[in-house]
Amino acid sequence: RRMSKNILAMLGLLALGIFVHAQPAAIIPQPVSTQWHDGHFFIDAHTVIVADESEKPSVDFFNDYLQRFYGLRLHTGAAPTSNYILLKTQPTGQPTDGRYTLSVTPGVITITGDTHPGTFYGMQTLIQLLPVSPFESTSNGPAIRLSADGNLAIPAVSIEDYPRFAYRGLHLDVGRHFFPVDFVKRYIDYLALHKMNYFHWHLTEDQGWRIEIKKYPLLTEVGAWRSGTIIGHHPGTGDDSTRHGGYYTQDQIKEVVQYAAERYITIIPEIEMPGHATAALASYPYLGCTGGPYTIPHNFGVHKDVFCAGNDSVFTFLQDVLDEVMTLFPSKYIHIGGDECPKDSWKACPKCQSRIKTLGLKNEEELQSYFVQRIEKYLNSKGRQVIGWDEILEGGIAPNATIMSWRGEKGGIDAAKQHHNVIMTPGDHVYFDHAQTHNDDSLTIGGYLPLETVYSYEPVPKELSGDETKYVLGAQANIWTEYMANTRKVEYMIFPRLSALSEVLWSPKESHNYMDFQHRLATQYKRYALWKANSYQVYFKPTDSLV
Ligand code: TNX
Repeated sequence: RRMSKNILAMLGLLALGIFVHAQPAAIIPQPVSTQWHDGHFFIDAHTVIVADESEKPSVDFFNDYLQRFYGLRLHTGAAPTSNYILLKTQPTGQPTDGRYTLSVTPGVITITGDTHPGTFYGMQTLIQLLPVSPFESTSNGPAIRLSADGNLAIPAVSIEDYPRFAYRGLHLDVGRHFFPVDFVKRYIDYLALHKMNYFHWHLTEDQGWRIEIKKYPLLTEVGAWRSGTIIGHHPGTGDDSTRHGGYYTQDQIKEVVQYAAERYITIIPEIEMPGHATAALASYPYLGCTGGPYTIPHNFGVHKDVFCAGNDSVFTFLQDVLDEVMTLFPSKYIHIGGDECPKDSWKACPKCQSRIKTLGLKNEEELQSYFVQRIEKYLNSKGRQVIGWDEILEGGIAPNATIMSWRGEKGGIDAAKQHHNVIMTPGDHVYFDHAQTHNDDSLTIGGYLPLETVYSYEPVPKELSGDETKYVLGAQANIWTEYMANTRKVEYMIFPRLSALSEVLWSPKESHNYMDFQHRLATQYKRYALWKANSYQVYFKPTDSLV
């Protein structure tokens, strides 16, 4: 009896799957223009990829994806009469990098990018046309499904697409909690799958220094380890007298940089200064104003011991560190932090005070500005650009710096008005360490950032005039990991909010539609499941078409 009940239930589910719960092909971020046609292209074991050697990153990504999730790997070769996927890159003369067209007909799939990233983005869209579960069909759009003989059916379509913003970023704090190389790579894949192009790797913190620096081995021998697994003010956390931490060797970093480059993602390394530096001070106490000793904290917040601004050997140290950082990271931008630097130790430090006097500075804010400008000059002399958190506006902004506006948008607006480039990361819209639900379902830093708020984000503030808007390069979500002790938690915090952010940054403003996004998100959840990625299940608002 129970068995026949189960069979009935299964048949019911199957019928629902085919006839009722139909999913349209769901592309996130929404392309600029999409025209569906009748018919399908069927990917099978005989489908050939036609592409020259320069498309290898796109071809490999696609084949790795097919292999991992569908057990299929396609051959590359010359074009047969049909059943092939053609990839090519042709400059269009259009200003925006990352444009592509994708044409799916029953015989041929053609992806044409304006640049290699453009072609890669076309490939990402094709990936989203793959069925995510069998028997998918739809009443209000084309079907994506497995054909009767188990081939992969791709709906016929013509897509033209390009990104709205040149900077589409995601950050990861590996200082509060360390995450292994394998996860960092997976994280980079998540960016690639969302057509994001910058990974901001927050490599140093009070609670841990995570990058091997050959000239200063204690940074990782000492600075990468603390006692206490989970930090924070929640009960049951704090010092448990076990060694906790980790770091990336230079070889591992090279490997990750290469991995990102093959996905057309630039990694921006962050070396924090002058604040959030306790792990460095604990490793080399001469870097602080008092000479230490310092211990690596297992609680978080703003710590008072910072790099001494009156000591020239601190600058020698930082330049040496940045030299090694620059050999590892080809990025034009180097992030030097600049946030939350309390001035207590500088106030009490004779060397800092005499520096203030000698240079005729007004106060410690100007001393921080001097600090940042001195480092900027060094990095500029090596052909690199500085990015800093919005505090670096205080006491005078460094001449060529790009601002990351995190305390709301005010810093970004001020910087753009001063003709500085800006990346928007305001806490109230893109801090994915904030809770997604009011039912405090897990430990979070505080703050409430539901999916819809992320989706509603508009990176170009009204306060900027037409010409000033060009300084807003884009936006980025920040993932501070005080309360993310493992990779499952990180995934839970970024999904589905990363999917919403990708649409904010890629798709034309006029096309944003939260209701439509929610429909497509239903398919996106199946992709998270396919990737075995954790996610937070949002509550879908019932609509006429859903109830
Ligand atoms: C402030 S955002 C910080 C981080 C914390 C974060 C917690 C920023 C530039 N600094 O050090 O992790 O708040 O939300």
